[in-house]
Amino acid sequence: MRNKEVADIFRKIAALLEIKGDNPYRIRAYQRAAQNIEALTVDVEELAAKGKLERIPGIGKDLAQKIIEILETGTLQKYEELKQEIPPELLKFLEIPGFGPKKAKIVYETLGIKTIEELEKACLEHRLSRLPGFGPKTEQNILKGIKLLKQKRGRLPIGLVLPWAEEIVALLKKKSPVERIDVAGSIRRRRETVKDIDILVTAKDHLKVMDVFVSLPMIDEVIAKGETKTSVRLKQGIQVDLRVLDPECYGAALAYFTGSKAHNIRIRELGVQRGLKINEYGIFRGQERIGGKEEEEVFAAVGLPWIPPELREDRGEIEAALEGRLPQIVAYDEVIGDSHVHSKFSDGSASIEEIAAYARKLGLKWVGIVDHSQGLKVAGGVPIEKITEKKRAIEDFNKRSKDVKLLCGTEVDILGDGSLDYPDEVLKEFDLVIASIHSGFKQGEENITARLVAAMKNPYVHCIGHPTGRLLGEREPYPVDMEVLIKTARETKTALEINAYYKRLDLNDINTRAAKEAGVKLLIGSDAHILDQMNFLPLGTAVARRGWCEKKDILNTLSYREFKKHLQEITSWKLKQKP
Ligand code: DGT
Ligand code: CA
Ligand code: ZN
Repeated sequence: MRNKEVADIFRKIAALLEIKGDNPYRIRAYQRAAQNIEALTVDVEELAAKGKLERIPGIGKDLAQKIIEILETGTLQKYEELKQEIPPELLKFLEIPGFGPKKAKIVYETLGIKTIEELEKACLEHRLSRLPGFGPKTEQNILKGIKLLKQKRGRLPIGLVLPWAEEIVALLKKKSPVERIDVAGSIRRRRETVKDIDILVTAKDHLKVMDVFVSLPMIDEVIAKGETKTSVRLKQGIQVDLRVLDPECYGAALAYFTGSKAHNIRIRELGVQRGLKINEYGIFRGQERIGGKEEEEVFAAVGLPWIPPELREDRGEIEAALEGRLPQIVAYDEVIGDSHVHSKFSDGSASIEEIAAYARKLGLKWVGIVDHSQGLKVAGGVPIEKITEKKRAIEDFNKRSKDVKLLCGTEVDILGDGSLDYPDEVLKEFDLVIASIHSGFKQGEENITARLVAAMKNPYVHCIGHPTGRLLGEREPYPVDMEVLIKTARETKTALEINAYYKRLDLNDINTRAAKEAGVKLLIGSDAHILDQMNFLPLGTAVARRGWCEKKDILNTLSYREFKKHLQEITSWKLKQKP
C-alpha cells in the first residue's frame, strides 16, 4: 500500500506552505487529505484505479489528480517546486511534535540552525529564549518534542503496520508456494507500536518464496536475501524479515519469534528446570528433539496451556498459567458494538445510515453515534437545537432496521473547570454519554484529575473518553492520577474507554488491566470520523486482551438491548446516590 507515501507528500506540502505563510484553508486541505489517506485501510492505488479517489473525505478533483500524479511519478511537481523555494532541512524540524513551521523558520534564519542535534544543543544553551516569540517554555517544549521524536523513530503505530503486514501475507499466499504463514513478533502480540514486521513461513521451494517476496510492489530495498531469511525495507520505511522454516520446528520458531523476549526467557527457564532445552529450533532432551512442530507443544512441554500472544509479556501470565488461572480473555468476535463513532451531525463524514450499513459489513450489531458537543466549534459540535432532529433520525432508523441498531449519544466536552458542555436536562436526552477532555491539556495533574472526577460524578455520564488524551508519537498523555481515576470510576460505576483509533489506544494495556482489576467496566470505541476508521475497532479489543479483560469486563459484548438497559441502570443508580 502506498497510502503513507502519498500522505507524507501532502503533509510535507502543507508544512512547506505553512512556512511560506500560504492560505490557511489550502494548508488545512492538504493536512486533512494526508490524515484521511493515511488512516484508510484500503489501498489508495486501488481507489485510483477504480476512479474512486473522490470518495475519500476531503479529496476533490484537484487533490485526486495530485494523488494520481504521485502514484504515477513518485512525486509531485508542486512539491518539487516548493522544495526549491524552501530549504529542505527545515522539513526535518517539522517532524518534532509541537514545533511549528513559523518557529522553525525563525530558528533557521536567525541562528542558522540546520539539524535537530544543533537545535537540541541551542535549547540546552538557552540560545532560543532570546528570539522574538520564544521563551524558556518554548525551549522546554522543543526539548520534549525532540525526546518524543527520538522515541518514535523506528516505531510505528500498529494500526498502520498491521494492514501492510496483512497485505504482504495475502500476496505471498497468492503468488508463492507458502504452506504455513504467520506474522510473529510484536504485531502478533498486538503491541501498540512496532519496530518491524516478522513473517514466518514453511515452503518446499524456499527460493521461489524469496524471489516472490523481494519482488513485491511495496518493497523499496532488499537489505539481505538468503535461502532461509530475507530482509527488506518497505516504501513506508519499515523493515520486514521473512523466515522460511522447516515444518518440524515451525511451532517452536513461532513461539520464539512471537516473543516477547522476557516471556521467552521465562519459558526457557521452565524448560531448564525440567531438563529441556527450548529454542527456535524445537524442544530438546539432550540431543533428542522431542517436539516443536506446533506452538502448543512448547507450552505443553513446560506444563502450561497455550497462552494467547497478547498476554506474552511476562506480566504474570506464566504464573497464572501454572496455577490454572489464566483469564478467558475477550474474543475479537465477542465485541459486537462500536461505542464511539462521529456522524455528519458533527465532524464525521458519514450519515447515520451509512454508518449502520458499514457496521453491518463489519459484523457489528450496534453503534453509538456520539457527536461532539456544542462548544467544540472546530469539530462541528452539535448545538442544542439540533439534538431533537438527531434523536428523531436515530429513532426512525432503529424502527426500520432489524439487525443493526444505533444509540443516540454525545461525546460531551469536559470544560476547563470540570463542568460539561451541555446542561443536565440536555444530557439526559441521550442514550449514551461519553465525557472527554479536548482542551486545557497543560493544566497540572491535580486540575485535570479533578475535571475527570467531576465529570464521572455527573449522573448522566456513562463513560470517560480517551482518558489520558495521548496521541502516539505526537502528544504525551496529559497528567492524570490514574489511581484516583480508576477508583472514582469504580465508585461512580462510570466506564472507561479504550479508544481504538490507531493513534490513541487509550487507556493503554497496563491501565486497562488496572481498571479491570478494580472492577471497572470498559467500553471500546473506534472514534471513527470516516467509515473506514471503524476498522480500527479490533485494535481496541487487542488492548482489552493485553489488559487481561474477559467478556464480562467489556460492555461492547452486550446486546443492544442489554447495553441500553445497562446505561439506564448506571444513570438511575447514580441519581439515587445524590445527597
Ligand atoms: P519490536 O520488533 O521491537 O516491535 O518487538 P518484537 O517483540 O517483535 O522484537 P524483535 O522483532 O526484535 O524480535 C522478535 C522476537 O524474537 C522477540 O519478541 C523475541 C525473540 N527474540 C529476539 N531476540 C531475542 C533474544 O535475544 N532472546 C530471546 N529469548 N528471544 C529473542
Ligand atoms: Ca518485531
Ligand atoms: Zn474525543
